[in-house]
Amino acid sequence: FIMTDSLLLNAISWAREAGAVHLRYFRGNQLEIKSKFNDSDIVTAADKAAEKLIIDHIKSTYPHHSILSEESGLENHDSEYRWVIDPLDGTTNFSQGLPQFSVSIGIEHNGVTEIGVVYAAYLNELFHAIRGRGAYMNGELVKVSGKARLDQCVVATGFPVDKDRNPDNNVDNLTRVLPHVRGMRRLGSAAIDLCYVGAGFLDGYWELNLHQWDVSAGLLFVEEAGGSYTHFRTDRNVSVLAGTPAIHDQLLPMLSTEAATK
Ligand code: 2AM
Ligand code: CA
Repeated sequence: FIMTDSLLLNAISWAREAGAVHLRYFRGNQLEIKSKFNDSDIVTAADKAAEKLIIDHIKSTYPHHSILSEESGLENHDSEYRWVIDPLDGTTNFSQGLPQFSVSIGIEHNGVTEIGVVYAAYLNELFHAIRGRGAYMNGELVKVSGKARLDQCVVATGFPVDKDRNPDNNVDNLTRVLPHVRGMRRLGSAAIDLCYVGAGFLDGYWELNLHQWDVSAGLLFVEEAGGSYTHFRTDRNVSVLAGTPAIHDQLLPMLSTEAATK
């Protein structure tokens, strides 16, 4: 456990530092930032600064580890360890001034995610999971809701970024699921959505056309919280469904596994 524990403690403290970077930029918090940049510059600056902070820490503490990060791509050192990082998940929310954004850090050992940390700085919610040792929100052990009836469930989804060009935009799935649930939500940070499934705030979640860094930490969190997940299609990058085991099983047959042919 010794290596795992120091990796976890470092991932948590670096996620908190990245979250502090987010808050410096969020809603133009610093006058100097607000006057100098427009909204998309602020997002880019927050994203880049958070990423640099985490990568610099990894490089000085674990110089031989591989790193996959949204902005910088893959730095492959043929290590047993690989960090999978989304320095700012929920960038659209961030740029709008909406509080659902996070930093996501997954740590893989020999290709298996062993540690997941998601920190939503504005919400002051820290999620962490260690394989085989549970899922925790702000230090408290959490579990999925355990709901089994779809009509009692609140389920989240998201819509792919290429929706202006690609008619395979998730509306087909929404049309099928919507009549059967208590409520649908679109929160805008895949990492938070997955952690909310694990914490029992959401009963299910699916989204297509994501990337590994969006889901690496969150999927371990779901699993460790007693939830189920499936990569429900392979033709749109990373497309995941997560939920309580019963709700996952009910939603799975309702989701398209490939684009409808025209
Ligand atoms: P991001 O904010 O880090 O880009 C919202 O539906 C979810 O989709 C967020 O987790 C968001 O992550 C992700 N997302 C947004 N733009 C994306 C893109 N161009 N490719 C893949 N995922 C994206
Ligand atoms: Ca992301």
